[in-house]
Amino acid sequence: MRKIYQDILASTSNKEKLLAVLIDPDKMMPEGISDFIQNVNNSIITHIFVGGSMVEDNKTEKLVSEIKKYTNLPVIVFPGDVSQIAEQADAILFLSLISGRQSEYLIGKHVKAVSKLKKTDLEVIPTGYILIENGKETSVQKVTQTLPMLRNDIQLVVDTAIAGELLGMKLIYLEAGSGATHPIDIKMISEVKNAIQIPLIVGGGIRTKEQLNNVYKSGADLVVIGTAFEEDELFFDNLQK
Ligand code: 1GP
Repeated sequence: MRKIYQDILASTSNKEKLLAVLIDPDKMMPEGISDFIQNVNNSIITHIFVGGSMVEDNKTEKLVSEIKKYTNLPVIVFPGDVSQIAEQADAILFLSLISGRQSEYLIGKHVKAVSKLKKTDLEVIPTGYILIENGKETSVQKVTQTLPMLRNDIQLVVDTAIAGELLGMKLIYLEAGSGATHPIDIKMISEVKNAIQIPLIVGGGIRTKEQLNNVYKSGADLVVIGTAFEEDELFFDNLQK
């Protein structure tokens, strides 16, 4: 059953681009999720990420159970905290915030997660998570008390991604932050992509089809979009199968 990561690898080597919708349990209620997931099913979306920076206990589990009723797409926990580990999901991104230097987000939360993870059948995917500044303070920054990496410090970001891969991480996630004013710069995406062998996830601030295509062209293998779907369900119209 451990196949979510293998499927991402296969798509990456076949140059098939992947798209995840990010659903924040704090913003989306289980009641009424069926219409939203129907739109997801009719679109080019390949993965459903569930998570948020500030989510009350149990909300994630309830939402994931409800989502699973309406789709066969893989549901992946993108956790803001240990409390968001939902056993009903298929996999979890085991995020290490390697742009920061807070031990809690490099190893502390991970140790706390183990007793809960052991009781689940979740596929655990170690992911190097790199926060890049985008002109405003993001909730990741606030919650983790870490500074993002600078937009113009491309070499340091590239070296950070390579270090993540050398540590054994299976994915690198370049994050501009939810609701970012602009996506990660295409030059940074292409330089990171050229430097690593593992798949590259890019998210934050992508609001148009054009931006999505640019991010793909620069080398992102999997793109994550949340806010554009939350703010306007018509955004699905641009992404029909
Ligand atoms: C946030 O990368 C994701 O973690 C998605 O960001 O909400 O800006 O699409 P948006």
